[in-house]
Amino acid sequence: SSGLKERLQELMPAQQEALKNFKKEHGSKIVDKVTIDQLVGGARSIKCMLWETSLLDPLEGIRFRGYTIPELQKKLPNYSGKPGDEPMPEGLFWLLLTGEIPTKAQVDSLTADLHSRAKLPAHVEPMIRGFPKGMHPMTQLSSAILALQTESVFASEYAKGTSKTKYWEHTYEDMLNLLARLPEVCALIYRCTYFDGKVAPYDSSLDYSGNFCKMLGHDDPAFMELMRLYIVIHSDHEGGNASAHTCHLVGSTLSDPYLSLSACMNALAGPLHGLANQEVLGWLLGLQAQLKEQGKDVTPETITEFAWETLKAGKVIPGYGHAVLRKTDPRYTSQREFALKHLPHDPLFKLVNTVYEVMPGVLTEHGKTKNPYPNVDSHSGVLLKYYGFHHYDFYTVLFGIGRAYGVLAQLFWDRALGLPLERPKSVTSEWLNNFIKNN
Ligand code: AMX
Repeated sequence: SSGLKERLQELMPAQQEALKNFKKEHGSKIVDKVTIDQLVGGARSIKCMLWETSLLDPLEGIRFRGYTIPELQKKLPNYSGKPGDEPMPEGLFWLLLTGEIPTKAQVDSLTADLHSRAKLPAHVEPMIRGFPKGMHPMTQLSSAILALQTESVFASEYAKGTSKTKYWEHTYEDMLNLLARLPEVCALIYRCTYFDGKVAPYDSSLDYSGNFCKMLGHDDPAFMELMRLYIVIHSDHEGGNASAHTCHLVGSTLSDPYLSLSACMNALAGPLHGLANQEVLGWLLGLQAQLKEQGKDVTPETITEFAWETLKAGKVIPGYGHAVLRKTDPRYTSQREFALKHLPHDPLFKLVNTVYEVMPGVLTEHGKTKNPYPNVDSHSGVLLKYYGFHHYDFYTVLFGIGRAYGVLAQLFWDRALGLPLERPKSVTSEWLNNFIKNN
């Protein structure tokens, strides 16, 4: 064992006690009010959920258990041991769960634990191989996670009548088994969708990300580094985003982690959320193709023209804007820095940079979006494409692996803290009209 479970078992009683006492003492204090705009407008920014693993500041961006992305890059163990290399997702997972920065030895033993759990149940591979051509990779991923649910420890223990005080333990087993099995599931989807279906053998001498890349068919160590960064920065973005919230909501019914994560992936598959990263690359390639056809150069002026065409066609600029953020996403910045280090002369990276120079101005002039700056999805495709990973309708699957790390860590605490069924109140338009009449 990696010692992670034992550490969590040590940490839990104090956390449970603290929350219980805090509720008892402060339970009736008011933390927020709700306007009609918010009620109609997607509950934007209403504080109504407990989420321990990360917190998002509109200006500064995300902190994972209090640490910014540059801090994680310095403090979390990396694969090579060389300063400046990217943090390993296994270390981030330890941090998200415990709030503590793990040692390299702890991370390595967690990696080994994940490897030992990776074998897929026999029915999943033939199912993926049998999916119809053209089924979106996110649909395949969500379905495959559901198919893995036959192995849920939580579901089988619940059926046997397990005690509430054991939910955390069954959730722990499920979340590790699930994370461990995602690389092969995703590699199968990738190789079957775009290639001959052959998947490289599992290599437990590598870390999680290294083995995953190898199974995808990408052996370049620089691509493995990118994957480490990619999984880390996509893991968690506090609780209110659609994918995280979905996992938390479905889990609150005591649906097991497989059912909850599959639902989470369906939310991530929407174009306003995780699918935006595939849309971004499509938009950039469309821009390149149109300018080539018209014999024009890529300049701030021609990009501006293309952006206005998109907006006038009633479409959004993918990769720009955010429901919470009001500045450039630090997840964008970290990928930009990766590009500056590894691919400074890549033409598509240069294009992304020029788009970054002009787009905030265009969107400000357009005057609708509250945030004219780029989000995480604006940059990821360019990096992946540079390493020959150009099947962009697969990109959200990679986002999904990252997101699984964050939402499962929180799901563990949902059950460990005994958080209840989530059930906000809805009202009708008639109710609202009566409310206005009477107030
Ligand atoms: N291009 C054009 N218009 C935009 C825009 C963009 N990038 N971002 C927002 N707007 C528009 C909205 O569509 C809305 O228009 P409406 O009043 O006609 O409906 C108006 O600006 C106000 O929106 P907002 O309050 O600023 O944003 P929001 O909280 O409603 O939505 C988001 C946030 C991300 C869905 C939106 O900015 C968007 O559609 N961006 C493009 C898609 C994208 O990149 N999504 C990925 C986000 C990150 C992630 O989840 N992975």
